Amino acid sequence: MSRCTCKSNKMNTAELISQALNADSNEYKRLVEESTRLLSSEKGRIGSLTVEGRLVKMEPSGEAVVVGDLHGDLQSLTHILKRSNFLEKASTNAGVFLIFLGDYVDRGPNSPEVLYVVLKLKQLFPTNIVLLRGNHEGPDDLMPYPHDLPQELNSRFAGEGASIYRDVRKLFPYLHNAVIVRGLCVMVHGGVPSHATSIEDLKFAHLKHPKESHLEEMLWSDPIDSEKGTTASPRGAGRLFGEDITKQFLEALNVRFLIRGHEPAQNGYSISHGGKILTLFSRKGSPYFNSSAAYLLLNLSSTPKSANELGPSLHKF
Ligand SMILES: [Mn+2]
Repeated sequence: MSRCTCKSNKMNTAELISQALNADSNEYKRLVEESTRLLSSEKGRIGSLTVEGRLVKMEPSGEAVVVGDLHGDLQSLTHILKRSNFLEKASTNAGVFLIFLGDYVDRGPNSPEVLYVVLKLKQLFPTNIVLLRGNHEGPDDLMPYPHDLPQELNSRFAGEGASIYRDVRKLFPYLHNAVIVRGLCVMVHGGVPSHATSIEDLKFAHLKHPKESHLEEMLWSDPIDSEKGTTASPRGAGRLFGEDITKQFLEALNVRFLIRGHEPAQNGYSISHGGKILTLFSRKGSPYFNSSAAYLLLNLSSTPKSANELGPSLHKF
């Protein structure tokens, strides 16, 4: 397939999806390599974003589309891009952001294609896109199950699948661990790192073994309503954390609520810990069968006191 020679501001969602479905192994490999270089070079100011370690800091202005777990659901990703009109908006407005909460791959039918789309978006709009790391993009010594991505790459790219998978694994450590919007909210894939005491703890969580750093809890943990402190998680990694842990964390970061993915939600979203946490789930179908998926269109300069006030910004589909 020939490479698109159109300027980024001319690319529309349908063309992007078509590229994702038709890219040959060379083109796919090139995108993964270029994305690894791009993500690994992000440091300091990137447009209006500030990158420190693997933390992205944002100012409370503009608007952000926030997308929860996709797990290989290309159809839902297409829907979100079209409905939010992101490509058209981002090509003319530097203050429009698209933030993914991680878990792009596994469990769904189109993991390679979803990964292609999010990496291509990052390449087209590097200052408007944030790609968080999910537990399905986790470190080698904390692998998720099921992990279908290698088989899916093999079935699409035959003999090249294994080498593409190796390259993809080299990219994962450069995805970001957290986003903080000053004074408003913090975003991670999984949950609160229960021993974190300041924003510094979010920046370099990737440098240590996940079992000895905050990274495991950021990628794997879930909130629980009935407990204080933390307790073992049935997932076998991360912890279940109570409202007191969330409150302490939000206060330490001086933000009002946490936005995270990681857990399926019947309506595509759920609110817990008295409005301190919004969980977003942006995919549909097997094996979860939630009746709706949802994404968030967040006005970053608005001042909701808690996630309970986000109702009008939540878009179910
Ligand atoms: Mn997850």
